[in-house]
Amino acid sequence: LRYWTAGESHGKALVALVDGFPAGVKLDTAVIDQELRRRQGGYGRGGRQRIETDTVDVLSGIWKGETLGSPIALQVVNKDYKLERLSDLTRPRPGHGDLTGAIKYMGSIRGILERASARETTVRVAAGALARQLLSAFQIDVIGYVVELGGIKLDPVDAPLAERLERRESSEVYSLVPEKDDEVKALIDETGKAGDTLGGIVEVRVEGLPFGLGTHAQWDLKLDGRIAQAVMAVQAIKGVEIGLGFEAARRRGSQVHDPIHFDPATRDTATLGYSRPTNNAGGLEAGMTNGQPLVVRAAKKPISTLAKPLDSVNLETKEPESAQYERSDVCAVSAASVIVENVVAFEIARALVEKFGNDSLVEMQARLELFNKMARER
Ligand code: EPS
Repeated sequence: LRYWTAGESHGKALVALVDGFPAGVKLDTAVIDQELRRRQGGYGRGGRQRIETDTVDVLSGIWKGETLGSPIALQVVNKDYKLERLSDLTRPRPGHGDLTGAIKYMGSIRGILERASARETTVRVAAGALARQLLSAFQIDVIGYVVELGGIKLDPVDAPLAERLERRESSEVYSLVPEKDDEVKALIDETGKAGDTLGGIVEVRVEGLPFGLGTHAQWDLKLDGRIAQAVMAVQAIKGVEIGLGFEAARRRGSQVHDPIHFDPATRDTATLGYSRPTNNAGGLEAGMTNGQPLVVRAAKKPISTLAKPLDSVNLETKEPESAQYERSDVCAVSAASVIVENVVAFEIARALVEKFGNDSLVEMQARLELFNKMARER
């Protein structure tokens, strides 16, 4: 299972081509559209989101609402299609791909920024939301939320999934502590007025995972590595942590590793009876899922397009000038929580089909059942 994307921010459309998706999965495009709508939202977004109403068009790979096992092409049309009318930029924005891209490709800044733009994440979210419909058939749940914004800590609450989803739904910044929205919104307003931007940290949890997704045996197949790549490849992400992450480096081993217990009463659940009093590993040991929830965090830098621009150079005259400003967002950390959630979902789905086969959903389900039965008897 894999995918590629195509499309420019102000081009005709964005496209994702998903290959290797199993047959027999009921596809509800409303589920994809809901994720696309969430990606467009969050407090602090810019003018573009008032123009677009992102919705997916499934161009191939389904028949009567079910996947066929053939390639699935997903398209989101840009209402703000104006690429041919747009002019080039001359003053590269620090933090964007403008300078390096123009030099590397011997071309325009426009040609770089149009593809480097986080608008491309629209179809990464679409591909991830498609993958989630496979995960749903295995009772695997994925939830993403903001845990820090502009330095304000938004520690997630520990509650049943339905309650966490409700809390996130009622937060305008997509955190699990809507009680703190006013404080965060005031900071975003103040930052926007100053012509500046804000970053933050998002967290994704995957619950209901079976044992043994990923492998210890080869570096590029380790699931922690795959997840880190997918998350790090999201625009503006500068750091990825799994479980305790960097904090693990500061503690002794006895305060890091999760003891193993066994309770025969829960043998028939997804945990196969094994439990851990802590989950500092974040659900992954040696590149494999260990029956615990997967916990991933990502650090997003502030958007690099600043209304009050930093120093730059005019590429034509080589004279010092301020960087160019184009319409942008003050804060897109909420959107990043949706994007990271969906790219992680895709990697989980990928590992799931690698373990249990990607021909059909029914075969995958039968193989998982057999695997769990054999693992219980082991
Ligand atoms: C984005 C749409 C873009 C940007 C933003 C992401 O719209 P426009 O350029 O038309 O205003 O607001 O792009 C960036 C953050 C970036 O780095 O380029 C979107 O739909 O997410």
